[in-house]
Amino acid sequence: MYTLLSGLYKYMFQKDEYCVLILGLDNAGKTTFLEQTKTKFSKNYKGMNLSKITTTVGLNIGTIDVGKARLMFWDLGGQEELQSLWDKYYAESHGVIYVIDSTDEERLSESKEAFEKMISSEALEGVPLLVLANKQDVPNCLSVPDIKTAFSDCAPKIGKRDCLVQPCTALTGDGVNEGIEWMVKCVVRNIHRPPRQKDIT
Ligand SMILES: Nc1nc2c(ncn2[C@@H]2O[C@H](COP(=O)(O)OP(=O)(O)OP(=O)(O)O)[C@@H](O)[C@H]2O)c(=O)[nH]1
Ligand SMILES: [Mg+2]
Repeated sequence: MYTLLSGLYKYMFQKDEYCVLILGLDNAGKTTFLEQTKTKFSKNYKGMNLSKITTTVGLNIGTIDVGKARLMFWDLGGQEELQSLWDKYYAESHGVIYVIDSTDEERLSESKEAFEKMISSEALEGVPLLVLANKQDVPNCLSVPDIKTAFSDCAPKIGKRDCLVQPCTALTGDGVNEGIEWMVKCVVRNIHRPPRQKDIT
């Protein structure tokens, strides 16, 4: 009886946990996106004042529940000297959100280089990639097609991974729900996929 009840309890309340990295250059809007995500998806979360967010030195952590999935976010600092820490988290992650500042055309190639280096890591093979074209509220910013064109030569390295380029304004929350719901769908589907041949020992 106990086993039956505890099984039922687990079925009803236990969440499957997924780790999602939030990466991108400094000033892209990663921490703002994380705060906006927590505000939108956590009922009792009193969001912090977004204008008080300062550059991340280390990492910010956030957790949200969407249906039976629990997403744990690791928002890492994007400054050049902190990018060398990103790969320490790759092996544990089920998904990556890569944030691009759509107002910063000057640093777009720098962002592409960091993205390319990140997706070249074997530890991230098969992991879904959500690319956010952030700051869409700013007039004359780069559009999703502009960013896709600039990143087009990354396509072979992305390979068969799930990948979505989503327009987003972290400051107002536009595009946040769409991005998170897509990520949840992908990580849940991925975990239920049969293991890849090379994972079978
Ligand atoms: N206009 C506009 N500004 C934004 C948006 N999202 C973030 N910002 C601003 O961009 C700046 C940097 O935001 P952060 O969230 O600190 O950026 P970050 O990517 O976490 O930066 P690091 O922690 O240094 O890696 C802040 O001034 C934000 O208010 C947006 O959607 N629109
Ligand atoms: Mg930050």
